[in-house]
Amino acid sequence: MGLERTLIIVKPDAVQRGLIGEVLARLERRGLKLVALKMMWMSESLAEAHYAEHREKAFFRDLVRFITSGPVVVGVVEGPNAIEVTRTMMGETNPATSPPGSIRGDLALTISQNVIHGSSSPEAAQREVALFFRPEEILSYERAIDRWVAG
Ligand code: 3AN
Repeated sequence: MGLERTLIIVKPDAVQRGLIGEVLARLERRGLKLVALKMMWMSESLAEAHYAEHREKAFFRDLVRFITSGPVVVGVVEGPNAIEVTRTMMGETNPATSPPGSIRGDLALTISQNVIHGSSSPEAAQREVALFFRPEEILSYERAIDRWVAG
């Protein structure tokens, strides 16, 4: 079935706009299971570690400034093909080309304030989950609905 875990971040723009519930609700409605969740204000060093792959990019400083500009909600979601499913639900990096129905296509306008982060690959998911959560913060539990969404 390919049960995966992936990291999601509800970014500062979404927190300020009152969209935490909207974003999490979409992931839950899809059938994905939240197995870790917390609100935090990222330090600069954590933001730099998270976005390390973009260190050489021209927008890196702006990226770090934005993601540390206010509180975020960080979570781990689990489900069959959770990484790809979450990425598809997010839409494109650029909200302008994200289709309606996607999170960015419905809720965002610009690439620098695009509401949500989701890990881009199994390797990224493993690295990012470990960056934000200790193993004991990630819960294993059954939901009554699991066999109806991932049976
Ligand atoms: P995604 O978030 O869709 O995985 P990445 O990982 O390529 O996209 O980029 C990480 C973040 O960097 C994006 N969410 C966006 O906020 C920012 N970003 C990416 N490309 C650009 C760009 N060309 N100009 C400004 N910011 C960008």
